[in-house]
Amino acid sequence: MSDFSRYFLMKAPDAAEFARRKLSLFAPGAALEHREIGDGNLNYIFLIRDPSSGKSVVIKQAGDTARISDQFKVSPDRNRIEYDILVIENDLAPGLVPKVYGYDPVMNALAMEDLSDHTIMRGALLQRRTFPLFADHITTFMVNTLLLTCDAVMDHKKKKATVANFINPDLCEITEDLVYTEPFNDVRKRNDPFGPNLDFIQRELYCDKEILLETAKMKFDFFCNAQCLIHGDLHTGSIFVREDSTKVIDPEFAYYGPAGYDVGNVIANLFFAWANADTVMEPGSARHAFTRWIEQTIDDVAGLFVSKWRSLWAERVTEPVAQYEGFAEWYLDSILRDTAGVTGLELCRRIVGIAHVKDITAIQDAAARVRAERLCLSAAKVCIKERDRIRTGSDYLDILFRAAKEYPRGRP
Ligand code: SR1
Ligand code: MG
Repeated sequence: MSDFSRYFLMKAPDAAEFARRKLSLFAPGAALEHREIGDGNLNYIFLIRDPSSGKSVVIKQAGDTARISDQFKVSPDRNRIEYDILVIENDLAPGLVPKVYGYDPVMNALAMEDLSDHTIMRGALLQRRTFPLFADHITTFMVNTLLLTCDAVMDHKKKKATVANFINPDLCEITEDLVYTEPFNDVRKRNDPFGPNLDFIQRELYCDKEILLETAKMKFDFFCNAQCLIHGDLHTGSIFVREDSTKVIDPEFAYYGPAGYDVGNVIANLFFAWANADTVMEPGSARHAFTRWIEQTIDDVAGLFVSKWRSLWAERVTEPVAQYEGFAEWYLDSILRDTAGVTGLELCRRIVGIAHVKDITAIQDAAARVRAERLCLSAAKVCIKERDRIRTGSDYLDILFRAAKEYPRGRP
């Protein structure tokens, strides 16, 4: 058995031995249960448990290529970034992220809290479960982590040092390519569109010059706008939920970028859950209750983000010029514009690109999937093109309802 002084990609028994040697959690000689539980696109995740004490830990190890495809060479330093941001997020948004126990730079492995009593939100939504505290929790997470890391609040030298610590070129490149470029221009031939929607995608995205121009503008914002320390991949697969608890995981795409990137990801992934339910569930009270809950959640996320941002800003702003009359609203308005644009980008890239979401791919009936995809893409185009005016929950719901009307059930 290795002494873990040289990097190698672990299997579950290695991860158990790693946990035994490197953490002080387990008694020496404890018979540990071990299992690989990862189903994400990038990493290897091991659950290690001592049945006699009931203690458990999750070990997350980074390889040097993505799990989804070895076309993506990704620095294993991403786990150091994940560890560092989880420490910060535990401080800024306590209770809303897993606790971290340590990071090993040789094995590129991170030890953190076992959240087996939670479930991944995307899967839970596909089972039509609802989470009454989600909007409140996720908006607290976003406002605290985004606002408290921006120049309006942070000491500027400390902020610049934090920007430097979170330079994340490989993971940013994935986002630049997969989110901002390829869904609109299949230059790398990596896209994976659903066959029956190929013509639609070509016509509505690849050939729409206005969409190309607007997505180019947004990409340059993603390159240059070191606004806040963002999670960078805040979709419903990166969120663990329980009725009474929300935990944001997987911040390996973190870097200093536009705050609206996180908020837009949350809203887009609620659109996907709605599109799935509206397309797949039989009309009736269960569908009505579930889609109404998603609608309310979209409305609450948009509304609570704004109200919490305003009150935390009033409490914590330190930069003198940010306190000039009108500045706070101008700054927030730019975040809401980015939020709308990113909502559109995320909706497009999960349908057209390589990294899909189950909300769409789990739709078995081809005509139904065609409908759900067109509905999302149509809403996405409005979010991108009209991002200067989209600000409230009602604005998002109008877009969603108009797209659903344009592409009714049973008629693609
Ligand atoms: C190659 S990684 C593909 C996607 O998976 C991650 O979860 C991110 O969303 C990324 O874009
Ligand atoms: Mg992830």
